[in-house]
Amino acid sequence: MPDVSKVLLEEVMGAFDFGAPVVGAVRYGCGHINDTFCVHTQPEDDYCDCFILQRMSSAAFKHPEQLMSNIIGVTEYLAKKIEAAGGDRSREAMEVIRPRSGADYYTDSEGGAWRVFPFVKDIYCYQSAETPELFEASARAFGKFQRMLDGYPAETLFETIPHFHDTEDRLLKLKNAIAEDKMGRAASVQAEIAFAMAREADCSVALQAMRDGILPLRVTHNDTKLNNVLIDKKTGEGMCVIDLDTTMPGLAINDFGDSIRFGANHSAEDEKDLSKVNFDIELFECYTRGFLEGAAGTLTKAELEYLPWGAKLMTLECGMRFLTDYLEGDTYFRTHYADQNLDRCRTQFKLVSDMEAQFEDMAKVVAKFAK
Ligand code: ADP
Ligand code: GN1
Ligand code: MG
Repeated sequence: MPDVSKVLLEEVMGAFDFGAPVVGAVRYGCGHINDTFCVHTQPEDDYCDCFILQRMSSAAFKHPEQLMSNIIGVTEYLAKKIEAAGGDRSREAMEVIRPRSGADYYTDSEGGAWRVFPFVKDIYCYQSAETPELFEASARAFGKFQRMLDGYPAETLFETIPHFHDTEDRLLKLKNAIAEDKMGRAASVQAEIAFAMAREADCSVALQAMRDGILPLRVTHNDTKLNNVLIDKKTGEGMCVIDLDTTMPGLAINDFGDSIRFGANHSAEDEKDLSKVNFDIELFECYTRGFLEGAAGTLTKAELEYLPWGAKLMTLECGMRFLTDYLEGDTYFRTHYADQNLDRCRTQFKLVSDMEAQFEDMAKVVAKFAK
């Protein structure tokens, strides 16, 4: 994605009505995909306000119109449920602010697709699980998200990224990237390649269970990182699930698993010192308790049994995706230094090894809460 110039940003901000004069915009957050800005406004006789302005990644999303249709459908559905339960829609669900044209999003003069959301205030957004309580609160929020969307008409949702959690296809894409080796990097990552190839059979476990009718397709979030849930400053509870770009039919075990991948350890996703990267079964236990409490009986017996697989497969898959992007020249995930995608791949594979060593214990933890 080309960088966003000041002129372009001015053009885009002019396309939206923020309800008050705009005083500035700064890059915001730690997402790997979209270009996110916080826009500040100054109403005449009130406190300043802010909004989230995002350019959707054209590398990730080929059809912004489908993506926005999904988000509007899902957020409006959630809003009705939240209001019916006496909740505060403006804090508990995202809300799309349309451009002046009335369209779902704004297309800029360079072809980029932009959208605006109100900035949810008095929240924290964490990059790592600083306390077990926080991690459990995020789990309740993602579990509840799953439950609230249980009755959503899945057939109306577009597949915003085809084959997103198709682990078999992710392996295939890795194989293609190795064969092409367009950056000449494959020789230097033989150990990582071998790690992935040795787990070829694993890549089919959840997909086969789905094909066999054991695991049902549901409306899932598909990107349940800790920094995709906003935590209420006052209560410490999960306030609002954000980053709904990949909300589409998927497997519940993947929503569970992606959170474990990112949060059930005490290191950054790109930690270079692998001795610091350790899967923490106690955090796994906290997350399991919270997720099942939030999902409140939505999951089937088979889904519960496959939860440890969800954790291992999301971690393996994400490691393979980082490795693929590294081999292809870092075009998908935003990177801040050379080899960052390789560092990210290595942390994921270290976590996979840890999970393999503790797989039975993970199953025991799930069994404890699944009763
Ligand atoms: P990406 O797909 O790049 O991860 P996100 O939609 O997750 O983009 O946004 C990036 C970050 O911006 C989030 O992790 C969060 O810190 C912040 N953010 C996004 N939406 C909101 C919002 N409505 N209110 C407050 N912060 C937000
Ligand atoms: C991306 O958008 P963000 O930063 O929340 C990615 C996820 C990966 C994650 C790895 C649409 O998440 O699938 O698991 O990076 N999102 C997309 O940190 O590809
Ligand atoms: Mg995000």
